[in-house]
Amino acid sequence: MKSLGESSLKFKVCLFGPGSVGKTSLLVRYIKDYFSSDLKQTIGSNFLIKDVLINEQNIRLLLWDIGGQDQFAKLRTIYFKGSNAAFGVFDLTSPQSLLKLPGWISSIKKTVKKSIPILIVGNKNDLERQIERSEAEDLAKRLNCEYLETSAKTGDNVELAFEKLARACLDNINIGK
Ligand code: G3D
Ligand code: MG
Repeated sequence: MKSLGESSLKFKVCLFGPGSVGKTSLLVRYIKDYFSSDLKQTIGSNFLIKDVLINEQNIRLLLWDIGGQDQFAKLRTIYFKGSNAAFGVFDLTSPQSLLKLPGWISSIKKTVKKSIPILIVGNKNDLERQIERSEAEDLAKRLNCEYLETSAKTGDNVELAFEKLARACLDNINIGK
């Protein structure tokens, strides 16, 4: 039997979006199925690995967590380079956070020359929303992205979101064949 490392496809996925929207919490929830209300602010960036099986294909997701703070803006292009997919997060209780996504997406498109799947996630759906679902869906559609709503706190849709992206990566390489 082959070890997973030999037989798996590797996809680099970048998380992006402003600070405090829940990027690190979503990753921790997905990888460890755990929520902590006491996460340290992400410094710079780091990445986590998750192995998933989709359509009998082993897939290794390299999930890059980018610090959303402005002082790290110069590092963004380094992290976006070579990405197979991107995972954008905003906070459903913060209309401002949604407005920041188009800027992030245009810098991804400038950096990653080929077309990659981008998923937009409205996080914190356990709280009272300040953004209508239709508004976020319309923006996602205009940006040519998929859209989902999640909660890192309750775990709602978290696994689904990452699996959706892994499937989209798989479809994307199949299109290229
Ligand atoms: P970031 O990585 O995008 O900067 P974090 O965001 O994961 O650090 O989360 C920022 C704050 O939002 C944290 O609270 C975290 O607990 C909270 N949070 C993240 N996701 C959710 C969610 O789905 N629901 C709720 N209710 N809170 C969430 P603190 O208080 O530590 O700043
Ligand atoms: Mg963080």
